Amino acid sequence: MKNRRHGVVRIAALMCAVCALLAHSPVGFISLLPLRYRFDALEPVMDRETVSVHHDKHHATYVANINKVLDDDHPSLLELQAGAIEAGPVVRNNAGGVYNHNLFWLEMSPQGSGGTPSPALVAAIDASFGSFDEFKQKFAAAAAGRFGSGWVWLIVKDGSLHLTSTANQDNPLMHGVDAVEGIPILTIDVWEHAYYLKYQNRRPEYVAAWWDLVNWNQVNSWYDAALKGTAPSGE
Ligand code: MN3
Repeated sequence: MKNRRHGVVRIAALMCAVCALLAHSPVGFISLLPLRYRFDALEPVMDRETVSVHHDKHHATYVANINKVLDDDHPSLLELQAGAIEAGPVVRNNAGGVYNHNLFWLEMSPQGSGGTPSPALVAAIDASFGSFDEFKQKFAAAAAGRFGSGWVWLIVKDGSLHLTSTANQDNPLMHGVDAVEGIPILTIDVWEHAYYLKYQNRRPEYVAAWWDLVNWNQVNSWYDAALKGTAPSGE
């Protein structure tokens, strides 16, 4: 009798272990966005080692950390952004970190493959910044002026384009962020880990070279969606 009860207990324990495994299965969790290109595909602008460490270590850590605090029925990555600051530093830093990096990888492509800004986007840039060259100058100034770690953003707000920048892993979708709030359509990571191995302290050189990697086909479609009020899902 005692042995049989032990057997039942053991089977029950085994079933609980299976249940626990199922409960912690990756289904429904946020996954690390796979790159659409090889680690060395962005060279010479962005070197293989930087892309590899940035994606597989830095980005992957944000993914791991946000999954530690999400339930199975969590909101989407995009839905997490608006309330991220109110939700506290773990969600703010990690949901922001995952979303920002997803946009960053998606909006880059190997040199020569990203197309050009659409006529509508060019017209909007001219309207907001005077010309494409002036836009790039203002973008570069915002990147140089971001003290410490953060991001520079081109956003759509009330139907027009604006430049803004955020500290750490904040982004313009977060309510209450210390930046202009709006829908992001282009961003650059100016954390040192994004450029230090190749450019060391020369952040402006990295920013100037990075334009060759912009996947305008992606940015054009984000711009069109943003005009209708839709932000990139990041997935
Ligand atoms: Mn980064």
